Amino acid sequence: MVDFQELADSVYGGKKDKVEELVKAAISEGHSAKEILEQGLIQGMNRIGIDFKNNRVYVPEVLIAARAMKSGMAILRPRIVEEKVEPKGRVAIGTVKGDLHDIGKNLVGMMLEGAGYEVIDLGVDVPPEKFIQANKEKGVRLIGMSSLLTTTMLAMRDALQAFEQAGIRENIKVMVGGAPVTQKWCDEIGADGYAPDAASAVELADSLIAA
Ligand code: B1M
Repeated sequence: MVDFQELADSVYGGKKDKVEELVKAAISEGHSAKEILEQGLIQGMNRIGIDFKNNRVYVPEVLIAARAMKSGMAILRPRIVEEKVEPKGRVAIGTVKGDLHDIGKNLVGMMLEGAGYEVIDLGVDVPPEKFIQANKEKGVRLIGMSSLLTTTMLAMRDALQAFEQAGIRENIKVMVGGAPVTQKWCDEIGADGYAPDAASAVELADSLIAA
């Protein structure tokens, strides 16, 4: 019998091979993709998120845990499709125009994925049009923008103005983050929420989609 606690612990500890073995075993024991996700993979990522937020673990541990989770997800994906497990929400994230930093943005994306979101990663140097396209063509209602440079923080404001002009602002929630970004900046540009780290970004996304 697969122990979901062991699966969660293996994700937390970044034990990729063990995660793969346990996911395969859980599938062959007849557990649903939803059970494996919610009781195993997501639990492990949630815990690493909380510990990261509280400085008990650091970026490398989170990246290793996310890699383990992703390899479990890859095995589970056909079952998720088969069982039509609905994601918690769909989020498009990207680093804003002019900015090439992506380590933090990737962490946020991994953590959101680990929490059950479908994440559309638009990459770096993302112009507003790409976010608008994600809303219009893929029905994305939650947009996440990351910026690491004081100069590219301004691109967040430009993007919000572009969302207004494109007539999509009312349909979407916008979250912002990145080292120089603050709650004050978020309020000033009229974004819907700011998160200081990847675990808080998940909490923020949950509250924005519930609103
Ligand atoms: Co750059 N860089 N860099 N850099 N770089 C900084 C940001 C800088 C502070 C270094 C410094 O001078 N001390 C400085 C910015 C100064 C400023 O604007 N005030 C700087 C500079 C100046 C530059 C260049 C202009 C240097 C040059 O070419 N002259 C250039 C710019 C290129 C460009 O973007 N156009 C540049 C280039 C680079 C590299 C390519 C070499 C590399 C990036 C590699 C990559 O990302 N693939 C790089 C790096 C690595 C850094 C530092 C050292 C580390 C950034 C990082 O990855 N941190 C950085 C100095 C520093 O921060 N100590 C620096 C770790 C990461 C986990 O944290 O991204 O903050 P962070 O993400 C956190 C939170 O902020 C939050 O969650 C994450 C996890 O907790 N978060 C979100 C992030 N996005 C979020 C989105 C959300 C919510 C939360 O919602 C959507």
